[in-house]
Amino acid sequence: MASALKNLSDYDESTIPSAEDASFGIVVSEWNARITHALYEACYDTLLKHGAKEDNIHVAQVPGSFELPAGAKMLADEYKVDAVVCIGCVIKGETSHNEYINYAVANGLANLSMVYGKPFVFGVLTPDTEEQALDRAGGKHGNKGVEAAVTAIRMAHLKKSFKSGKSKIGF
Ligand code: DLZ
Repeated sequence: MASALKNLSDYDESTIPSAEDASFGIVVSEWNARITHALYEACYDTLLKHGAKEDNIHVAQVPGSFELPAGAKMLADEYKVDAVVCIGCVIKGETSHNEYINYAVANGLANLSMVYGKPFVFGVLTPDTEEQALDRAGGKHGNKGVEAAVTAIRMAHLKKSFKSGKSKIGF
């Protein structure tokens, strides 16, 4: 129960590199739109808060979470992006559909990250109930969209730091 003890939006802002020079993609699934829209807004606002420019944030909408890897690949092929955040919410139902979707998305995004050599961030909630999802989309456990944006900024910066010869460990 990792997030039962942790607000997903708690982080030390001073440790996050500037996103000023980076470009991002955000791909959002329409299923459970109330939740994914809240995740998307938090993600977008967090990128802006850390310096990303609106012109450097490209967005796309896909029907369901299963389509996130394909949508993310299309976006990455179309725009020059340093990181892509993929946002979805797969709520467990009476059947095991959620397991197939979650595995396919996680596997698809991990593969894209390896093939493209850039982060495709897993911003997908995998709750048992809608209440658990709402808790993580602006409720008592914060907003996973914030966490996904911070991950994208940090990973985009990591790649740039190798190029500039300034990579370091800070903990
Ligand atoms: C079919 C389906 C179901 C039952 N549940 C969800 C869900 O909770 N969250 C989600 O993002 N998508 C769901 N989908 C849709 C699939 O992700 C996909 O869009 C369809 O199976 C078509 O490929």
